[in-house]
Amino acid sequence: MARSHSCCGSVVSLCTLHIFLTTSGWVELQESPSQSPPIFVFAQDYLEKFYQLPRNRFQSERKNSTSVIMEKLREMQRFFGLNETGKPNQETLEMMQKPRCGVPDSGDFMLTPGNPKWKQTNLTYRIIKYTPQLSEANVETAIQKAFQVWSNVSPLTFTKVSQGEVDIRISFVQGDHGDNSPFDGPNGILAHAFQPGQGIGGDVHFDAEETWTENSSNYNLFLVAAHEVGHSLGLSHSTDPGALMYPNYVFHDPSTYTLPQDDINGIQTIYGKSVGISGMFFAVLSMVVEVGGYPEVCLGSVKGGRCTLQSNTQWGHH
Ligand SMILES: *[C@@H]1O[C@H](CO)[C@@H](O)[C@H](O)[C@H]1NC(C)=O
Ligand SMILES: *[C@@H]1O[C@H](CO)[C@@H](O)[C@H](O)[C@H]1NC(C)=O
Ligand SMILES: *[C@@H]1O[C@H](CO)[C@@H](O)[C@H](O)[C@H]1NC(C)=O
Ligand SMILES: *[C@@H]1O[C@H](CO)[C@@H](O)[C@H](O)[C@H]1NC(C)=O
Ligand SMILES: [Ca+2]
Ligand SMILES: [Zn+2]
Ligand SMILES: [Zn+2]
Repeated sequence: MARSHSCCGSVVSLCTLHIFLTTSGWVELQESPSQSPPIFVFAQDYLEKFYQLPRNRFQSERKNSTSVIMEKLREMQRFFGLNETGKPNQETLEMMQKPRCGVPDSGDFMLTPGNPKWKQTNLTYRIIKYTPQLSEANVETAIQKAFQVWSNVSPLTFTKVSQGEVDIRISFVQGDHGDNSPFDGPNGILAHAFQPGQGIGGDVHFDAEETWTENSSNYNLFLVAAHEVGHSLGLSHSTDPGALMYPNYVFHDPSTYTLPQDDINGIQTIYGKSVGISGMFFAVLSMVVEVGGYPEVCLGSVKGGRCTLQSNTQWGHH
């Protein structure tokens, strides 16, 4: 377990991990929580936030919690495709340090159990509180593009409203903001959102203490917003590292961003497929141009301006 000590500057010191792994570790530390190294506290805190590890406040509850923690660690390792060791090894701790969404990866959602969805497809949203880091126009553009990612591949439509009741309320807030899921300052949790429903249902909160950008600097607002809107529509986290609904922040070029197939499958499972007006226009145009026949409505799905019919015949420009 020889390890360079140059890593001590990172958020969680891996030097502490070194000490931790070279002692018999987990159980002993659990027995004497007053001496728990930061690494233990950090891993336990992560599991409490994202894997529904019960918060054990009393000594009596701690007796058999070691096995519970190991089980939760395995669950987390399984989700991220790591070795299921049940131990907070380096690859596990590195994964835990990545900036991410605040919505848990396991169990039911933050509020509503079940698989709630919006009954109507014409949804409204409102930006309640802006961030001073970007102009209001830039925030609105990022949010509008985030909704478009989903409306492009589903029957859903999103209309921005500036007053009154709406389905999805969007705000930049910091620290404890009254929903039992406090933000944690710069990095860590970037944002969270609630499943479809009344009241707070569908709402999106961004950590106001993050640096929000329009470019590749951390953190790109459009990308995080597109992920959170996925939750607002009823999707939970994906284990596919390429998916938008993967819990960790991954940068992609916003100007060329298209929704990955995993997310398309997810949203269409809930709301069905849809041919957007521009997609339909494109499909009709392509058929006229390429087939020379009569314009027809695409009966399959339109992806990237290409109509895929049941027979798997594809129409589109090449
Ligand atoms: C602790 O152990 C008891 C009996 O072995 C078991 O019923 C209980 O579910 C355990 N507690 C947790 C939190 O796993
Ligand atoms: C899992 O463990 C094996 C050996 O214990 C190692 O070779 C492999 O790289 C590990 N996998 C990952 C993803 O770290
Ligand atoms: C959505 O559509 C339904 C049915 O067409 C309509 O009653 C409702 O007012 C619409 N809502 C909005 C916000 O446009
Ligand atoms: C991103 O934009 C910010 C200003 O909003 C700027 O300070 C930063 O240097 C830019 N980063 C890149 C990589 O262009
Ligand atoms: Ca944060
Ligand atoms: Zn999320
Ligand atoms: Zn919140």
